[in-house]
Formats: sequence, C-alpha cells, structure tokens
Amino acid sequence: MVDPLPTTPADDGFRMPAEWEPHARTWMLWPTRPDVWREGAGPAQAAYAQVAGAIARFEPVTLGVLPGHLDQARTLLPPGVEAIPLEYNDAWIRDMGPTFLVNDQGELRGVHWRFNAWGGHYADWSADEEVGRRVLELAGAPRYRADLVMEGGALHVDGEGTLLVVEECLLHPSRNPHLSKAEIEARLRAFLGVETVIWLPWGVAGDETNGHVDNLCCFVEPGRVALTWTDDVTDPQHERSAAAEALLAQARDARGRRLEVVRIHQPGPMHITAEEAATIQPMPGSRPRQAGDRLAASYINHYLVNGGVIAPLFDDPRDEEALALLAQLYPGREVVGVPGREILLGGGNVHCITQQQPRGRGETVTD
Ligand code: KQY
Repeated sequence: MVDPLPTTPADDGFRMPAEWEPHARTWMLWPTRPDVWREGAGPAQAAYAQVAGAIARFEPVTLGVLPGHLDQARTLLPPGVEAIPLEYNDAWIRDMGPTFLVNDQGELRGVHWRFNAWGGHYADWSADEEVGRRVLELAGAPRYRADLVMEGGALHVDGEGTLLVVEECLLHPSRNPHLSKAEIEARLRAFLGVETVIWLPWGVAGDETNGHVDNLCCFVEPGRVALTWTDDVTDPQHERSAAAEALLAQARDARGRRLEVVRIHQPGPMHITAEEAATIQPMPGSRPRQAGDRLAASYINHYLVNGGVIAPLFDDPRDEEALALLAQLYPGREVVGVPGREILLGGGNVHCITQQQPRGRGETVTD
C-alpha cells in the first residue's frame, strides 16, 4: 500500500474539476446487497447495466464487481463495459469512491475520504472504506487521505473555486461530530482546492443520506445552478427548496458572480410500496427503507458524460419537461433518459452510482 501524500491538494495546486470537464472514464460498482436491494438485487443489476450501457456510448466505463459475482455480471453487462474484480460492500461509488483532482498541467490525483455508510445506515462498510484508495491505485493517481467523513454525493463544484454543500448533511452528528462548521469548511477548501463554500440549509425530503446536495442542487455551468422544486406548498420539499433558493439568491461564487437558479420540478412525490419493501432482506446493522417511506426522487441526480447527460426517469408526468429542460441547460449534449425507480429504491440515483475520472495530461478518449 502506497502512503498518502503528506500535503493537501490546495498546497499542491490541485482542484476538483467540474463534472462537465472532459472525462477519461466513469467508474461504477455492481449492486449485490439483499438488505439494500429488493429481490436479491436482480432488478437493480438490470438498472445498473442499463446505466452503464448508456454511459458507454459516450466514454469508457470500468465497473468493479465482487470476485464471486464477476461471471454473472459479465452476462448482464453490455459490450464496452469493462468489469474488474474489486472488494466493496455497497454500490454507490459517488460516495465510497475517491474524488479525482487535476492541476493546471493536467496531472491526476485524488482524495480518499473517510466513509461511514451515511452515518452508519448499513453495516458493514469496512470494504467500502478502502474503495477510494483502491480506485486511485487502479487509476495510477497519487492519493491524499482526508481526515473527514465525506461522500462525493455531498459535493458539487463549478470547477472555478465554488462548492455547494448542505448543512443538514455535513453537520449531521453521525458524520464529523468533533468538527465545527468552520473546521469542516477548512478541510473542504484544502482537499477540493475551492475558495468559496455555499451552504444550503436542507436537502431533499426523505433522503437517507441526510440531504446530499446531488439530489437537491447542481451547477450546470459557472454562474448557473439547477434546483429541485415543487409548486405544492403543502409538500415538505417546498420549504426545503424555497430556503435553498433564497440562500442562492444572496450568494456569490468564487469569481464574485451572482447565481442564476433554474427550477426543475420534482416527480411524484414517490413512496416505496409494501410489495417492494417486502423483498428487501433485513440484516443486523442495516436500516433500509420501510413500506410507505418517501423516496428522494429528483431529476437533479443526473450525470454528465463526454457529450451527454444521463438522466433518471420515473414514469412520471414530469419526466418529459425534465428531459426538455436538461436539453436546454446543457446545449450540445445528448440527453439520455434511463429508468430511475429501481436505483431510487436503494436510496439514490444515476449520479450516486457513478464517479468521473477526469481526463489527465496526454489522455485521449473518443467523445
Ligand atoms: O445520494 C447518493 N450519493 C447515494 C445514496 C446512497 C443511498 C444508500 N442506500
């Protein structure tokens, strides 16, 4: 095992690039946990395979699979998706994976965060804790080890020095109870190379991550963000999104710009049915969703790939307007909708199950 670098990315001139900057590849993991995924994870595997196939049209996909599941995964994965053996507990590489960084010379490094399964929701997470280190080794990227419990889904950057986060999540006592808000912010600046951190108060209603920003709000370009929204003032999401919008209206980014906010109306509200919940196998130490629980459904949980946008769809009347809005927000990119409900049942969506590796110096990838 190679020791982590003794410095921080900010010391060394590294920063987290925006998701729209060119990728070398997308990393994913293969879902198997029966205490998270219904029906022994079969329907989730079909959904992940569809997402991997959609991404593979735009850029290489490397998918980590538990060694005992490799043969089965390969029969379900579309051609063009590389499956490799990897140890992990659950399949949310946005969160247990590394955050990749680049410098102005296009060198690649990454942050290996501490991980505790969203405040201890799903034991065991000991193998997940090592995914960040292992993926960086496989990518050949030197590693910074951050002394901070953090998940990639809790972070969105504009690549120009601004970071969006949610207080409800980052200040939740199950993550870093020994650190103040200022201390958490200082570590984020140091490990992501950002100058301005915009703290939104709450995440999406029903989100078991305590409010990851990647369900609530994302940059679509510097100076412009998309925010999940509902016009229904009786829906608990209304107050949450309205509070975020009010805060964003006052905010300035790292370059001193005001932010334009674009609302994307949420689907639903959606809930897990009794039939769906009945086929999740309870296990000691796991707290999966129960029948009737609200699901954190949001079109904000889309993922940008080279030349494309992979967006979750929910078989909902709002799907069409969300697709049209995303096409408008990302001109020049092809928007591809994929079925999102099965992944949502596990607690997240397309953005949560993917992790971009930026294109480093001298790397060429066909867009
Ligand atoms: O929002 C995400 N980035 C991940 C969701 C994880 C849910 C765990 N069951």
